[in-house]
Amino acid sequence: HAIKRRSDYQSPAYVIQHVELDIDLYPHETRVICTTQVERKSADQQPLVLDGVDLQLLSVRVNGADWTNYVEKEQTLVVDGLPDAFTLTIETQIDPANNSSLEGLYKSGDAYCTQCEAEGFRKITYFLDRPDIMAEYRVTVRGNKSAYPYLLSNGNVVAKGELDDGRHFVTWHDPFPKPCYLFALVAGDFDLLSDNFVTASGREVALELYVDKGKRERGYHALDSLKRAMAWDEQTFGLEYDLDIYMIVAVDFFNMGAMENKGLNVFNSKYVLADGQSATDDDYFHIESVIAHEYFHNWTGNRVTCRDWFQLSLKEGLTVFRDQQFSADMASPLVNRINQVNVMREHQFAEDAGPMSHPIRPDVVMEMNNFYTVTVYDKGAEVIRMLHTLLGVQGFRRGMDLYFERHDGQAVTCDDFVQAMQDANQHDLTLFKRWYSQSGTPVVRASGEYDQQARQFKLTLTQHTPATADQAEKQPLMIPVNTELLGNQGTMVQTVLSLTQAQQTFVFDNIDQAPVMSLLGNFSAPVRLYDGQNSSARQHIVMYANDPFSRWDAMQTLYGDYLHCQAGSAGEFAEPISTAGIVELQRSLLNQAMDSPALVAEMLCLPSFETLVQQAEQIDVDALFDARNALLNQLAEALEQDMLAVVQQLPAQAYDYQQNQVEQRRLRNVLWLYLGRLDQHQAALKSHYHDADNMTDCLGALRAAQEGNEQTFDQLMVAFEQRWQDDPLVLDKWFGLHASAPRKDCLSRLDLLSGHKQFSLNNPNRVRALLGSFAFYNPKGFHAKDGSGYRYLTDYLKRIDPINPQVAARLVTPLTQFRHLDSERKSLIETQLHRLLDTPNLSGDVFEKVSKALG
Ligand code: BAL
Ligand code: ZN
Repeated sequence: HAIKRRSDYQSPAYVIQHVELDIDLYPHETRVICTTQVERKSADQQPLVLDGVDLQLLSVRVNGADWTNYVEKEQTLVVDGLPDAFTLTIETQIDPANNSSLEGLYKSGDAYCTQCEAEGFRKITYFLDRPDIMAEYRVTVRGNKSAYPYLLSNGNVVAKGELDDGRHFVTWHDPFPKPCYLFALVAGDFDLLSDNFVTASGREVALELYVDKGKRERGYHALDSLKRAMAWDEQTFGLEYDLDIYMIVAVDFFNMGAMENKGLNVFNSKYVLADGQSATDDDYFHIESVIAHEYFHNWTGNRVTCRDWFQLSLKEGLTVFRDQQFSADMASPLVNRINQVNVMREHQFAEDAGPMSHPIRPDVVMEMNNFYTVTVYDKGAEVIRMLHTLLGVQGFRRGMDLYFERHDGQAVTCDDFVQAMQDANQHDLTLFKRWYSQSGTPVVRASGEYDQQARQFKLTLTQHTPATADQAEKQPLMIPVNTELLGNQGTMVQTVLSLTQAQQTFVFDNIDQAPVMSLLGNFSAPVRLYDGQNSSARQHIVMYANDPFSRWDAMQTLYGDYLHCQAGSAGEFAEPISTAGIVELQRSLLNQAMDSPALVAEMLCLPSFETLVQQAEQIDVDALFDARNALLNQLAEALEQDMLAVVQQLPAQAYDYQQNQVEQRRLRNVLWLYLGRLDQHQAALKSHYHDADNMTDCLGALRAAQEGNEQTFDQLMVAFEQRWQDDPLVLDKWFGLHASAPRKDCLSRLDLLSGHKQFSLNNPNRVRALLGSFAFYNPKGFHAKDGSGYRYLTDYLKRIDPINPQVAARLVTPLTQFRHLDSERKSLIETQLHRLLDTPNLSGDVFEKVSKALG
């Protein structure tokens, strides 16, 4: 298992500017002829080293003649004695039907499809599989016409025709040079939804969405989302689509959410298919956001791509930021921001605190697929957001314009991006760049000093980034701190402070009273904040802060401090508010519920168990779980009437994915999470399920029952299965609910579920729904004191790894993030990690994470 370092980057010794692929599809014997124009760039005569994995080499030709001066090594083909420029033709055979890794060319059900990012193209042919080799592609796909009426690849169709034996071919040409990770091929039979989009400059673009036969009706939301994304990118960044056709194909077997292949996105069907009956509001939201994300990659990723994979955040952090801005414009900026911050606190902080910690631009990588992380993506987006805060909307746009002006058609680095931002704004970003090289979650501490006579308030901020697994030494960062100072009458000051040193004091004049500090509004930087304020200051923020995000955040801190004190967690927690105090705060929120349903719904939600874990040095799993559960019960009992009153005021409406409705449904289902705990409301909870005309409310009822009442849960789950047993995508929700239910017989239930006719270890969505839900979201079951949960997951990982290493490596994460657990559990986990490490032929993907976890 070799380690690669960012500092070892060397420009390519050979380049390829033209690629001609001829792919003749057969399930087990697909023939690939790859003809490339190769040019030597290095001064010396070093051999050409091509990447290749799981290929059967049939022939090598140079300038049309057979070539024998080569050796096949493990995962490379080394060709020697070459002229300075030549045509190289390599013929290989591959076995897509047996490719369960879902990387390279594989079968998803009846269709063929590809996934080449990061290094999957080498499973199709021998090639210089690195993103800085950008070439123009001409691709001919051949296949059986009745089974595969659609033969798709990147770009435009330039030829098609019939062949013998019921076969046909289509030739595609993509005029835009691209790295091979953006190559795609799809062959199959689909329902096709067609539409078009006229760009700002008046060009007509054909839009084509391919879905499984019979799923056409579920494709419209995705198609509409695409058009909204196209229009938004023109308006916001002046970026138009460039080809004449944009295709999206939904497939059922997919490792990631989706993939931005040039002109031919391949999507996990989960992020395409939706109708009110089968998809929740969250599903609708995620479809719109992922469709937009992949579309935005056309500029940030495809037109300008990464020089090497260490630069992944160049395209991912930026594109996540762009999709977040898009989503905020389409719906509620506040709820969006809350969800993004929850992801950071739940998952990214956990990654920083674990053995896989890395900067948004990693320095050392063993298996690139392990670096498609919340750090590269979501923290990457937070870093871009800070640039946006720092430079302003117009300054950021100027930077983007310059970035494209300089780098369109190139493979570049994160430094190139920051340089464009800097040069376009004459703003020195030297210090800011540390966000790219430093890992870990900075801790910011605040303390205030008020001088009544001088009417002056001094705010002292310090920053310190604790050492991480990958990096011992840390330096101060540039941290924007949104600051609101609150008096009795509300906001006295609202500003952004720039913390650049280990300690800094900011002085505010003309302050008439000792203020309450509301800091890090809108999560202005990806840091942990300790401001030393007590719970009455927090309540003041909840009631009076201007920034609604800060109101939500103060409420979260109140809940968190309360729960950790109840559970005896080790860590820094303020003297907690009383239970009665929380009841009164929630009561006053319930009184405002009809005016701001979105904000109130989020403020009524306690932090997730996973978020709470990240707030403490050490937790007692059972005590923390029980404390959370107890508070939810107490609130339900104390506020039953207030909650019912709100539920009754919420209007019943026929389902539409429309902002007002989404917010009202969210509020209603949050309230059911409480009311569903009370025996007297079980009949009403069942009605909430059975009367629902949409999946959001059905699932809301199921979640409420899952937490609230085992009997109701069991009854509703049976009804759900009966209704949806033939729809695997919907049934995933059912698998997930079962797997995350805190039940004593959890493992035997999981066994039953894994024997379900719809379950398959080969399908990542199924595996994630069942085992992912268990390992990530069933703390009671996963962290069972006897270690049975850890052993259970490990048994599965040993079976999944040989099938699909990427899926196994994602699922192993909860076993590696044990920092906050007690020593008994840590040692039980270690035993399982050793079992994994001893597995013969363990993939590099899992090896990297497990070996790091074991230190
Ligand atoms: N590039 C991999 C999938 C995505 O981030 O869009
Ligand atoms: Zn992306």
